[in-house]
Amino acid sequence: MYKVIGATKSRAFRVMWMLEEIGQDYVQIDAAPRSDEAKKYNPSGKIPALVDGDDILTDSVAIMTYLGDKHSMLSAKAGTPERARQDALTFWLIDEFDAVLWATAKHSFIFPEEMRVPAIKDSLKAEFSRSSTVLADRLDGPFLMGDQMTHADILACHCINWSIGAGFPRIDDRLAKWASTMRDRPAFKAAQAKVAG
Ligand SMILES: N[C@@H](CCC(=O)N[C@@H](CS)C(=O)NCC(=O)O)C(=O)O
Repeated sequence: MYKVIGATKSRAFRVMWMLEEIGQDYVQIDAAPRSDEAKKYNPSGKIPALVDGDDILTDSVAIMTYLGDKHSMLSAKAGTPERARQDALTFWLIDEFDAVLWATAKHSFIFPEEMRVPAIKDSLKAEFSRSSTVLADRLDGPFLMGDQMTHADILACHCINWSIGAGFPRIDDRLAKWASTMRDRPAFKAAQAKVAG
């Protein structure tokens, strides 16, 4: 059985949601970032990590890519043009969504106070809004890649939820509606209701 290291309110949720979608059993260890528990699995203290047998894997997107390839679910086959397009969207989401949210967190509570530049947060929020409209413009079907759900949907929805929690301005209505259908998925709700082991 898989073991997910990381609190539900962290990027670990992406991995939990993915495991629920692909019907794989897992236990969750509710480790906070930089905690001694987290450092047992990743010396940097970053979460999430995934334990698969003797292997410990890190980075939420690397883990989702691994699971999608291993179980042939929620991902186009590696080495196909369709996969290259899915990867391009995934990397775009890392650049334009995750990195922007992470930079905002750094300037809010991650960096030591003397390194924080609070004024940068307005630009980051505006950038996120602009990118949300770019993503809304390309929506063409129930999922970001069209008819098939991929882990890019999990990544995007998780970032949108994060933006709401961080007090970012409301995103484009089309994307907000799409995110709401993603949150209605039984797998999303199961991951949210998961009781840590
Ligand atoms: N790119 C990594 C980022 C992991 C990450 O920064 N996780 C946060 C919690 S969501 C963390 O552990 N922060 C603690 C730190 O950066 O020291 C991923 O997607 O897993």
